[in-house]
Amino acid sequence: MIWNTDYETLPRGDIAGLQGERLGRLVDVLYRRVPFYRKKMESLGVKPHDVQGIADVVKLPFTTKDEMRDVYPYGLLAVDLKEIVEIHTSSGTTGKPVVDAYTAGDIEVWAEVMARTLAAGGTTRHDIVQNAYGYGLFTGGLGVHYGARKIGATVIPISGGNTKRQLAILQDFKSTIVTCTPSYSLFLAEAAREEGIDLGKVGLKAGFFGAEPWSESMRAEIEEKLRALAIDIYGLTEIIGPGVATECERQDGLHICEDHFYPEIIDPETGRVLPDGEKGELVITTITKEGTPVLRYRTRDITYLDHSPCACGRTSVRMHRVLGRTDDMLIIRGVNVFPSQIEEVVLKFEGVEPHYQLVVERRDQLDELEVQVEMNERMFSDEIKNLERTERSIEADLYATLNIHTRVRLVEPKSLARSEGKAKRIIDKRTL
Ligand code: DLL
Repeated sequence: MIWNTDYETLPRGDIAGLQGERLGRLVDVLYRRVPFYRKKMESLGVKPHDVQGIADVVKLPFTTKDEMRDVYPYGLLAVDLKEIVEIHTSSGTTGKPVVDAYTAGDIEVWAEVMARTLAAGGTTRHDIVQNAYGYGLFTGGLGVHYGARKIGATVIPISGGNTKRQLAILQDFKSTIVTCTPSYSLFLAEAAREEGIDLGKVGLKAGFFGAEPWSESMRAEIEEKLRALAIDIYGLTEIIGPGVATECERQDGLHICEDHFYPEIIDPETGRVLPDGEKGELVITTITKEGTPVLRYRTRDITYLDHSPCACGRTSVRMHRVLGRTDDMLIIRGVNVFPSQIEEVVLKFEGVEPHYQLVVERRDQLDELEVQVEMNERMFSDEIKNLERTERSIEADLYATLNIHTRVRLVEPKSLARSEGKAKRIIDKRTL
């Protein structure tokens, strides 16, 4: 279902015109009101009148996460603080958090793009949305909440965690939509099985999963266990939260809400803009944001763009599912490896569970990657030689795909830590 046909099916030429106008207005505001951006533009010798259309975006400066942290808490405000109605921040586990301050207009836009997201996977006002993303400073909970309210669906704001209660509510309230991280959805499925609950009978229609990378193999697992359509949704605090891009029911790339967020793909080394189909770092400019707009934000997420039309009728550009992050990329003996590539290979094997962890160590100057994967109960009770055979075949497949030798270790069922939010996949023990 298309929520806003006016904007979601706008002819390409009109999209570019609209983006150009909006970018022009934004640059004007930033130059006048945000010293941080005025300085950056001055250092490149760019003035607002140099931006006459969307193609001129390349003249503008990039923004990095570190720069946003440096001006914490209010350095990016483009309006008076009294215009701000809500604030969210990134988790800040690795330093000062990034602040996203919303005006009433920004919250309207957020509700709109999240309504598009939820509708793209079939949500209507008749649905019951069990929202298991965390409420609080994290954007997942309230972002989904505003979108579901806009559609007129019933929201159950259960937030993350409390798995037993999630299962009780799923059954008692007959939720038709679930929203959480993909890893948590599998944890829910596992807990349901233990309680003897058949999730297939609950009547879930769809789930909206994001906030962390996941693979097609993981999607197959989730759809089988939940017997529901699994939709990939993408977003980040620096831009708005969830609502930046979503898959439609075709599940063939994520439609970017281009009338609000202008995407580019760049070579992360040189900053050069790359054409459709070439992998690189996603960069986003928030062309309608009022509170804390950003120019050319470097997301560190690796993907590529596709402007070809989608069978669903939307005209927006699509991004491929996130392949990894520039900062999650493991360099193992010089080879670039993303956890999602390993996930894709490992989960194709019978008898393994979608719970895994990557441990990297350096021995005698050489990197060693151990892939720990949980096996299911059946395989756990199998003979050792069969387990070893599976381990060796996974290693061979990983070698064929990645061209690096890994050590695969099947571990006991439920021995790896579960997360209620974003899963932690990498343990890097190397000291450089
Ligand atoms: O994770 C916003 C969100 C909430 C998105 C709920 C989707 C659903 P942050 O905590 O700022 O915001 O983290 C943003 O998470 O740069 C990506 O690396 C990653 N990420 C988000 N969605 C996806 C996805 C929220 N669908 C960072 N696939 C982003 C892969 C994703 N990675």
